[in-house]
Amino acid sequence: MSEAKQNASDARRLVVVSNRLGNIRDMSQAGGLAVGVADALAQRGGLWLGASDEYYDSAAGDEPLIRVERLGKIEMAALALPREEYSLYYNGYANSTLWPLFHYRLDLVKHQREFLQAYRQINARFAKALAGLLSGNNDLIWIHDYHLIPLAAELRRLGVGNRIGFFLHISFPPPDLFVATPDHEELIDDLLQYDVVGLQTETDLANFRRSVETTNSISFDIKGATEAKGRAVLSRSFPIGIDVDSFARMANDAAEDVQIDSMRRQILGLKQIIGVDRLDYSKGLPGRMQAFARLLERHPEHERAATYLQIASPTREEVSAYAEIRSQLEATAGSINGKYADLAWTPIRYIHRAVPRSRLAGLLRASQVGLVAPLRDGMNLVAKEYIAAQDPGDPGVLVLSRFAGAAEELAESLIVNPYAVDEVADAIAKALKMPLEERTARHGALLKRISRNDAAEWRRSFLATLAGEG
Ligand code: GDG
Repeated sequence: MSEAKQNASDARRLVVVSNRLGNIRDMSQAGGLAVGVADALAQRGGLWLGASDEYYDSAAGDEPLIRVERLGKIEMAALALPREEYSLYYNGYANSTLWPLFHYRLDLVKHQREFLQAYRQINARFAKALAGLLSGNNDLIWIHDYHLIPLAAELRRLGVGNRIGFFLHISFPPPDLFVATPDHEELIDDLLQYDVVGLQTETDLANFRRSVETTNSISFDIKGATEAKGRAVLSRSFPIGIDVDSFARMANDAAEDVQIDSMRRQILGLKQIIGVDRLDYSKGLPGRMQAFARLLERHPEHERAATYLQIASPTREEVSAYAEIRSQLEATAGSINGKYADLAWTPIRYIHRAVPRSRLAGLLRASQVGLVAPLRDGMNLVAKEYIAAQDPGDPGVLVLSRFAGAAEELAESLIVNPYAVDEVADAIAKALKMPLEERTARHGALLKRISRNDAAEWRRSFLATLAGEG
């Protein structure tokens, strides 16, 4: 894109909406969406609207309760919401209906009329709050993720004619699964109220377009454009990336105790396999532990020579499916350790806590294998963080699920089917034995790609497209 065009889109105020606000004051703990969005706002200024972590209990009238705080060029607007309604929207429709549906888990989808009602009400509240904060129809509005699909439709109802873009951070299911939700027509109509619909991968993009075709008999042209009810809609893929340099720096400056742990393992000749995830059923965590156990069975030379560290940070604990996956994972780790551990060796170290980001970076660098084996994932930033964290002179090897969006870009990793436990076990064995020359060649290619498609490129290309310049 030319400088002139870059400047043209930068001149418009950026307005970002996501379910939660990032902590702009301390980005040291943030990943993904928060970093990508915060950097865009830090560069050009603008407004970020998200739900407040303060709720109100009883009806407080219809006027939105917003607290706006200015931090340099950025205005942070926190919207207070009714507690009960927020829970039905967040734990209910967003995370018990849409999340499993979009991760191909029809067996876990819960349909309740109150969920959908609250989802629509909360989106209408966001719309009303946002409409009052807009400075005119030149503001570029960028809405994030599955919590807020109906937001453009609600804004249009209030007469907002601005350019509005939507980015879906999670995968989009194939039409046969998508139409299984009774609300699929409404959801597609909502998505067609955006000017730009952004998906993570080519697979998601194809699934989205086919779902629109199936539901509304509207097809997209070769450039991803269509017209729906007289409005032009563009759909494209914008694979999200990370800030490679800053993550690499963090990994290099690892905390002393991480370095000591790593030296201790070096002395003992112990290699480390690492997994880092929110404790979510989409991440395939029990399967990874089983694959590690199969590694020990099929390749017994790794007994007492390899250890698996899984950090599984707590998430959405009020949703029942998350309590189930937690007990399943604890049982799996316990039974594998019970079978193999001895006084000198704990095969699996499982940490059910959030770990500070800088420490995480150091742990990724200190691990010879990055095991990223979700059953379905929009992108998976940990895969990219693992690559960024490595020592280019002696890098570890990424074992990556073909069902992570990242697999479309990261072909030089060892791509596996996470449902085929023996295949994953053999890939880990291959990674543990891979000669330095092959490791550096694979890592070099991967590093180049994640550096080219980084967080800055993701937001630049999305915003240029939204501004009509892409
Ligand atoms: C959604 C989509 C898509 C994890 N544990 C800790 C911690 N993390 C950080 C990781 C990474 C981020 O959280 C997780 O990002 P992922 O991409 O892996 O997965 P989701 O949370 O499911 O994110 C996903 C993403 O949105 C972005 O579009 O890639 O597909 O599902 O940055 O490092 N960070 C800290 N402590 C932890 O314990 N500090």
